[in-house]
Amino acid sequence: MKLKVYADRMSQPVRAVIIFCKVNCINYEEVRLDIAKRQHLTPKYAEINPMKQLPAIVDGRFKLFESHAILIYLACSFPGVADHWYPVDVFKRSKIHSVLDWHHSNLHPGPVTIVRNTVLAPALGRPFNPEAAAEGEKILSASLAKIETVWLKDNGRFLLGGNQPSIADLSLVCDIMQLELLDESDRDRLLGPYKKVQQWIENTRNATNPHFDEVHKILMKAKEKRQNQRLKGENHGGGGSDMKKPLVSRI
Ligand SMILES: N[C@@H](CCC(=O)N[C@@H](CS)C(=O)NCC(=O)O)C(=O)O
Repeated sequence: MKLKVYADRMSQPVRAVIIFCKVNCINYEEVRLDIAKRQHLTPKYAEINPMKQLPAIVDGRFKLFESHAILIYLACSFPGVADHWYPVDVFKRSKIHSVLDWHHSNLHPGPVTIVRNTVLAPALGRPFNPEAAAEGEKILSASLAKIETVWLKDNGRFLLGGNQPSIADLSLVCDIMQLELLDESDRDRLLGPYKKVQQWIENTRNATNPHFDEVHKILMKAKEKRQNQRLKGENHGGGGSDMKKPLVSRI
């Protein structure tokens, strides 16, 4: 039976899993659930992921959730996945685990707090919250500084000084990519000071293209739609950056 990936491409861990499958020619079926339409909250999906979150996979009788665990499972159980993604060497592998563990409790709350309290707030049915977004900015900046000074310190192309990407590069970069939803000026302000991070994002993108761009297209479309809506709003007297204005939900 073909591997099933339960997915909404608006989700950053989903994008990491899908890009990984595509880059490594893993044959899979994408089962799309729309988070905005609450399609992940059904009892049927809870049988696959009791946490009712995306992504999750089903491989035959085996079910798994949590993107890091999924990436590790895919790297270990599908033939033909190059060693650099999740090396057999226990020392290299353990270093990757160390980055992945750090990711979920340090970097991840940064970008997700920013976008959920600004551009994604209306779709999630919650008010804009500039104070929470500012807190997210602090977490993001501290995390990007750590990435530059710890894992990119030796000017390697990828984390841990690697010449080729691992699942940690893919997972962290996909998380940071949600900042594409913001206005260009806000994204530049947040990423601008971190030149090594910018180069590393570009390296990961180049190493996984054309899949990286194809899977991230949804973000660009969402951004375009929001900008068009804002333009309409400006014509009716509204407008301005979502990051500075304490607006309430438009839903
Ligand atoms: N740590 C999990 C995060 C999963 C997660 O938070 N997924 C979000 C989308 S990015 C989700 O399903 N949100 C819907 C909800 O929580 O109701 C992973 O890496 O897989």
